Amino acid sequence: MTEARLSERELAQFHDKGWIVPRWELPQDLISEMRDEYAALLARNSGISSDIILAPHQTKGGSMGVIGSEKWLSFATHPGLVSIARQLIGDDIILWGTTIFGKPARSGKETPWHQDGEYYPIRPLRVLTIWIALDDVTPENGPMRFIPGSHKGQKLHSHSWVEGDDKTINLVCDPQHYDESTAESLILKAGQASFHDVYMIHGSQANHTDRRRAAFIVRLMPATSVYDHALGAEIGKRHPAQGYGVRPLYLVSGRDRAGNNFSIGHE
Ligand SMILES: O=C(O)CCC(=O)C(=O)O
Repeated sequence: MTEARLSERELAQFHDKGWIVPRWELPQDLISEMRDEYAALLARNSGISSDIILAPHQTKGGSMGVIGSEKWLSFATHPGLVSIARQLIGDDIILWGTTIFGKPARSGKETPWHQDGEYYPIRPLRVLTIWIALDDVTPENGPMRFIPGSHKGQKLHSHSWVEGDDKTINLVCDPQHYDESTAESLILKAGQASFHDVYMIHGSQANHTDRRRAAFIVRLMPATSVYDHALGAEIGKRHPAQGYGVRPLYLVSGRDRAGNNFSIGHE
């Protein structure tokens, strides 16, 4: 089995393009366990749209009222994922979020172009997003689309609020900041994962096919940064479902170097 370690070349691609899909993949038996757990999660939360399920790893009073399970925390902290994350953001790592974008067959909503960092109460703003394919991703069923190099300069660009419940998120990157014709689609097999930078512009189109395209997303920060719950509550006024003001934090590797991350809302 391939070692969960990025080569020099893979590291160089992460820095150059803003993401990497490692040769290493999650084991297929774990992916089928995740799919079963996803089916159970949907059954437990039948009132919540499967397009986006926030923080399934939270078991108590999760965001959106989702009744999650600890299994998602163990999936999110799989040693292979943490090993690669260490290479990208250092040895001291805090998990502060997970999401499942379900992209159901036929009606899966678009995720408009955005930078993750526009939403996050983390300062200095450094986050690594791990996107794990639970289903095979085809060019048609709404693959992630990345704008190569858009993370360079580590700058947040202007976003505008675009109304409509045909999308998973409403804060959309203004079009002058990227050239859509340069976008690269991530065509992945279930079990493959991409790791992307918090400043990279990305999105995904609607799914009109008969094949679901679900993904489990893990959001990690280096423990040299601070998750600011007060700022989270402020940002959360526009995104109340996110529960940014009360997100629990989990130290998954090393130490809390910032020293004050575990003063509120942690478990
Ligand atoms: O899965 C998708 O289509 C969108 C996911 C995304 O934008 C994210 O996790 O940052």
